[in-house]
Amino acid sequence: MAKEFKRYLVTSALPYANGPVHIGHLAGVYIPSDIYTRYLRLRGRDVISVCGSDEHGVPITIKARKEGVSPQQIVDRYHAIIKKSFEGLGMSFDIYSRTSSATHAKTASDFFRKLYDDGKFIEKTSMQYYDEEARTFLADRYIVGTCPKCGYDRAYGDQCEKCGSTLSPDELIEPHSAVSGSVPVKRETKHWYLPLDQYEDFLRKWILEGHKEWKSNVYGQCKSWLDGGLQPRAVSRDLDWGIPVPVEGAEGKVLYVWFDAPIGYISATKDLTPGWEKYWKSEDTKMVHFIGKDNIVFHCIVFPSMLKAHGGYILPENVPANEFLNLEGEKISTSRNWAVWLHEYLEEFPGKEDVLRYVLCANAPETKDNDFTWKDFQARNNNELVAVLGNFVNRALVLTQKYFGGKVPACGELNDYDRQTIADVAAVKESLENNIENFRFREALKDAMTIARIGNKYLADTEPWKVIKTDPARVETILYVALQITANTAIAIEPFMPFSAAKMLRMLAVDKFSWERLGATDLLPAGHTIGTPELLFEKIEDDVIQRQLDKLAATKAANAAAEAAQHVEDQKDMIQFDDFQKMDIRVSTILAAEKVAKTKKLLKLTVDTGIDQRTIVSGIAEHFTPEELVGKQVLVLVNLAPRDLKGITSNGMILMAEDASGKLRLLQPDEKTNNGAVVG
Ligand code: B3M
Ligand code: ZN
Repeated sequence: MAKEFKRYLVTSALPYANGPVHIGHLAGVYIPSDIYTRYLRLRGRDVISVCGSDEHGVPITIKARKEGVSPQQIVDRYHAIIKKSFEGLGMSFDIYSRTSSATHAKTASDFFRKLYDDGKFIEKTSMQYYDEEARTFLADRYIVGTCPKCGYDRAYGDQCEKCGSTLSPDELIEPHSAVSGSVPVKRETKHWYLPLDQYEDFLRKWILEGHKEWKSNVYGQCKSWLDGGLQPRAVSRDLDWGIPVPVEGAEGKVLYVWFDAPIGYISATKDLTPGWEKYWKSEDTKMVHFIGKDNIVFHCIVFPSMLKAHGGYILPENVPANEFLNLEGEKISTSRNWAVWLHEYLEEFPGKEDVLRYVLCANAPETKDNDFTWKDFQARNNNELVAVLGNFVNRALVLTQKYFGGKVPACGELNDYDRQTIADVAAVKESLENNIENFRFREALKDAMTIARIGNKYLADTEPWKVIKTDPARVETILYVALQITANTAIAIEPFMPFSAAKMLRMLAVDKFSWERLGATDLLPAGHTIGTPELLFEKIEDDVIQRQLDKLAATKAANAAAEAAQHVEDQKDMIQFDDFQKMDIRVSTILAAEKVAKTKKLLKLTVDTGIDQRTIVSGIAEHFTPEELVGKQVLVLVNLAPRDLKGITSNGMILMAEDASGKLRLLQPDEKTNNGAVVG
């Protein structure tokens, strides 16, 4: 039998404050965590949900350096954006904290110190890359070079963003420092390590034997880590941004971000309530970590080992990690701006918070990676939210207004179909609860929608708008039943779509329903006056979707251009000085220019080379108009053998530079020079 817990502690991965939150984060972590928490609250459980910004780590320092601002400025900016956008989407964290807080610095520092004092760490010196010019050790991220797998020339020391391979700095071809550009050297440095190998037995028992109920993707990843054998993990870094290692002789060293970040859950709880200990130290608490799959090892292996080493803390009861969400068939990428950003969505789709919540839950990558497409977003809105949920609720309320002046009619005698319908609605509760409690949120959302579907079908089958003409008493019963189903819908959708649930309560003129009454048929008593019906959802038209697709297409084009701009042709074969000397290049002035008839690319130019005036035919008509060329000084290879082009003899060649995008540029002396001046 499942253990009964007295209270719940729900944590959601702390987003890095080096960029805004996107739909991948939401579908993977925050939507499920919010559904779970809201559900538990609705059931009257003692639950707190904690989150906050993860404000340490190397990427933040890189971003700061790039922008020429301090890391604090970066995290202040993104903490504000993330916090506001979470609120906008109705995330109901009890606290949204940050790891640059004083509480956190002390909590993390004390945690480290206790493990240090208890002899739980091992100290090791190792050789690490050091930038002699910038006088700093280089985290893997700070080393750039060519990827040995795909040849991409801006791969990081920990990962190639082009091909996705995990790398170590030693594998990079021609590694150099991202800080100064210099070639790094190896230097000795001391760090503290948590000997995870010593926790293997504990972890095996706890996870592999004790938590077979965990999601198979999570359990499987843990098993493969454990079967592979664990290694000591460094818990400190040479970096000037983070929580200082609270030990003598540790100048210039900070806690590794993955050491301090999960402690952030504890700090956030402290900031929330003086009674924080009962959430962290009582076996009656069920702790659940909501995370994405890339965080599994830290939450299932590393953090539990830290908690175990510290002692006195509970361990997570479950870690329902999700897989990844792709966008229009491609991996979401912050650096490539391939994402739907939450703060932008909220601005562009005001009032449609629940649509995003709905789509991301319905399509959540619970068991495998999934794809978000704008077409699917539109279809789910139009075919499910508008056509089923919205349509049903609207019909029930509008008909009640129309036939009964907004008063809930009395329930007459129920027929078999009514009874069956009511039974079908009541049957949803158990499945819905069971699905949420077992982290199957997609199924749970389907359950909630099932109630609206039943209601929609009920009205379509009973046709009160026809029956009213012949049997108004029967319509009273029909609408009584329909209104009870509406009320049930409002209860069931609340964890998923809180804005719409609140709107429904307003329309029903009810303060709140208790979750426990889900399935009941007397939620709205006869005679109760409902409010004014409004539309719950509205259709999303093609042009709105097209705008989003255009935006993504523009991103793609910008990325391609940026990548092309990085591309530089390989150097040609070596030549001797004499080879170069053979070329006679002169400063010349273009005197006249005209298009060569019946060609697209050719211009006929008359050029004063200082030596003579001559004709040159040049394939540049797609890059320059004749007018903009006349009067310009250019460089001309004058001793190039004449060539016939479209019947015109060309005597020489204008020198041009072709940029990465293929655009041609004239090469000119930096000041007006006499024609005939020799270039060399
Ligand atoms: N900041 C990593 C991530 O966003 C991270 C989570 C910390 S949870 C303690 O993937
Ligand atoms: Zn690569």
